[in-house]
Amino acid sequence: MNLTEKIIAAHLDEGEMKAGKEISIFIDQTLTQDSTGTMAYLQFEAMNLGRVKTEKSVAYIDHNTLQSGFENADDHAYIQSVALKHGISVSKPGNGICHQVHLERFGKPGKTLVGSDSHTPTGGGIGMLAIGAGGLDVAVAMGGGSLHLNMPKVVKVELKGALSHNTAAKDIILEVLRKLTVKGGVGKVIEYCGDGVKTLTVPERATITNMGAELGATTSVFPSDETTREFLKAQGRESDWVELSADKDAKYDEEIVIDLNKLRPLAACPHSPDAVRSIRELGKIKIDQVCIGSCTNSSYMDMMKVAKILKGKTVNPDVSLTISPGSRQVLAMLAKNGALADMISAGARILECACGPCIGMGQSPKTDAVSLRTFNRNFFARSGTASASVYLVSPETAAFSAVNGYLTDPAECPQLEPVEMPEKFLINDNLILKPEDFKDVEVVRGPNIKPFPKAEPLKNTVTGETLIVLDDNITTDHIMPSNARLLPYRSNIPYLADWCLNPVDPEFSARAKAKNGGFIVAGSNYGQGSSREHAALVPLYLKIKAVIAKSFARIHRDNLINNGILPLEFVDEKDYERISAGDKLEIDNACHQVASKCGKVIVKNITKGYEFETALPLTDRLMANLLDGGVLNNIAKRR
Ligand code: MIC
Ligand code: SF4
Repeated sequence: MNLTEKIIAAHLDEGEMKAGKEISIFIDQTLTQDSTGTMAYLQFEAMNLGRVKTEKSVAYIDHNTLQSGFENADDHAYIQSVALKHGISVSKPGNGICHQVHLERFGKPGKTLVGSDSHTPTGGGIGMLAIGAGGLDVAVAMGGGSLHLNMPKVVKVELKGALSHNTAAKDIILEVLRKLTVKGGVGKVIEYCGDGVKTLTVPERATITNMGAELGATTSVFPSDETTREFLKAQGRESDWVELSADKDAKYDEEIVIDLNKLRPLAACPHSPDAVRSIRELGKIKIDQVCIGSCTNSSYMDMMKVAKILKGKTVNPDVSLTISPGSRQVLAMLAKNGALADMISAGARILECACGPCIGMGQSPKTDAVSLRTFNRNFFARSGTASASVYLVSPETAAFSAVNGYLTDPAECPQLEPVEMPEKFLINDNLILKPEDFKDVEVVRGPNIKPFPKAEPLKNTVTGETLIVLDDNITTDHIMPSNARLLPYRSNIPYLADWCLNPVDPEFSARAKAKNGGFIVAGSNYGQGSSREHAALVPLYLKIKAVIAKSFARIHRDNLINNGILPLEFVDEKDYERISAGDKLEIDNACHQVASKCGKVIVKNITKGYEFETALPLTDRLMANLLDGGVLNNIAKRR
C-alpha cells in the first residue's frame, strides 16, 4: 500500500477504498480557527452533541486578531468559552497560526486531523492525514462522527537529489503547482517520496503540504522518518513518533519526478498560485512591499534564514517589509538568539504571530503596488488592494529582494549558510488553555453573535433567474471576500451578505435580494481556495437555489450540499456558453430528480426555450442532505 492507503485503511469506518467511491474515516484530532470557528461552534451547539469525542480538539484564535471594534473580541470570548465547555483546548490570540502551532505541539504521524481551514494539510509534513473541511463537517467530527470523502487517487511525487544554492521548499511546491495547476489535485492526495525527502526538514515538508491546498488536493503527505522523530524530540514529544512510509512496491495513480538539483527559484505571478515562472525569467521587477510569514513560511528555520539575509543590512527605502513569525515559540526563540534584533535593525516591521496580511488583516499595499509575499494565495484583491500585483515567493527571495528593492534571484546571491534544526525548541504552552482546568464554563455571547441561516427542504419546482455568469477558477475570496473590514462579521451572515461576489460584481447582492434569489452559473473549479462555509451560507441567505458550474472545488461543493444548495455540473460544456445573465431557469420535479439516483438533473431555460442536462452524482447520504435542506435539518429529522 502507499502511505495514504495505509492511514485510510487504519481509520476506515465505511466504504470501499476504490478511487472516487465515498468512504468515511474516523477522525483523531480536529482544529478550528476563529474566522470559521464561530460558525462551526454555533453549528456544533445546534447539534447538541455534548463534549467532544476526539483524542484532541483545539480551537485556535489567529485570524481576526485586529480588534478595531468589539466584534472580534466578542468572537474570541465566545470561542474560548464554548470550546472549554465542550472539552476543547484553546490556543489564545498571540500564540500563533493554527497550522504552525498544531505541527509544533499536537500533530502526530499516522493520525487523522480535520480542520475548518483549507491549509490543515500542513500536518502532512509530519505524516498525518490532515484534511481541510467546512465547519459543519468539523463539528460532526468533534461529536465523534466520521468524515465522509471520496476515496482519493494518489499521486506520487518523487523528489530526487537535493536543493541547490538558495533554492527552497517553496520552490518545490511552486514547481508542483506549475505542473499540476490549481485544479490538478482535485480528488487526489499528493504523496511525497524519493531520496530528496530526507534532505528536507519537517518545516520544509510542511511548506509543501500546506500549499498543496492550492492544487485543490484532498491533502498531501510525507513519510514519517528519522527527521520527523528528531523534530518531535526537539518539541519534547518523541513518544508521539511512529515510523511510516509507503511499501516498496506501492502503486500510485499518477507519478511525477522532480529533480531538486535542477530546480531554480520560482514565483507565482498575479493572480493565481499556478501562474508560476522562474525569477530569472521575470527579471528585476521593482517592488513596493515584502511580507514574510503565513502558515506556509513562518517556521523558525524560515525566520532564521531571513534574519541571516537581513543582518547588517537596511531595507530598501522604497520597500515596506513586514515579518510575522508563525508562532510564539518561533518569536521567543528569535528574541532569545538575537535574530529578532537583526530583523528590527534592518527596518522590518514585526507583526504579531497571526495570519495578518495573508488574509487582508492590515498591510494592504499601496495603489498599483508590487508586493512579494511568502504566502500561499495571491488571488485577485485578497491583499485588500485590488490594483496590487502579488507574487508568491520563498523567504530567501523575499528577504534578498527587500534589501535590493527589486525582485532578486537568490540563486545569484551569496549562498546562505545552512540553518541548523534546533536540538530543543523553546517549549511554553501557557497560552494554551486546557479544558480540564476549567469547570462550569458559561458560554459568552456578545451582540456580534447572530444566528446562522438554515435551508428549507428542497422544493419540487426550483425556479429563478440566472443572477450572474462567472468565469473559471472563481475563488471563495470572490464569493465571500475577507479582509479587515469584513472578517469581524463572520458570525453575522446578514451583514456579510451585502458583499457576496463584490470583487466581480458589486451589484450582485442587491440584485439577488431584489429577485428573491436565483441561480449562479460558473466555469470550472468554482469555489477554489478556502474552506469558509460563509461562501455557501451567504448565498443561502440570498436564496441562491443552485450553482451550475463546469466543475467544483472539493470543500466548496461539500459546503453547498451541507447547506442545501444544489451543485449542478454542466454535462455538455457548450450549455455554459448558451446561458446569459437574466435567463429564467427552472427545475421541475426537483425532489424526484435528485432522489432518482441517476445522477442527472434536467434544467429548463425558460427564457430561451431549451432544456439541458446537468450532473449531480450523489451518495444516499448527500441526497438526503439535499432533500432535507442541509445537514442540520437531516440530523434533526433523524433524531
Ligand atoms: C484562507 O487562507 O483563505 C483562510 C482565511 O485561512 C481560510 C479560512 C477562512 O476563510 O476563514 C481557509 O483557508 O480555509
Ligand atoms: Fe492564515 Fe493565511 Fe494560513 Fe489562511 S493561508 S490560515 S489566512 S496564514
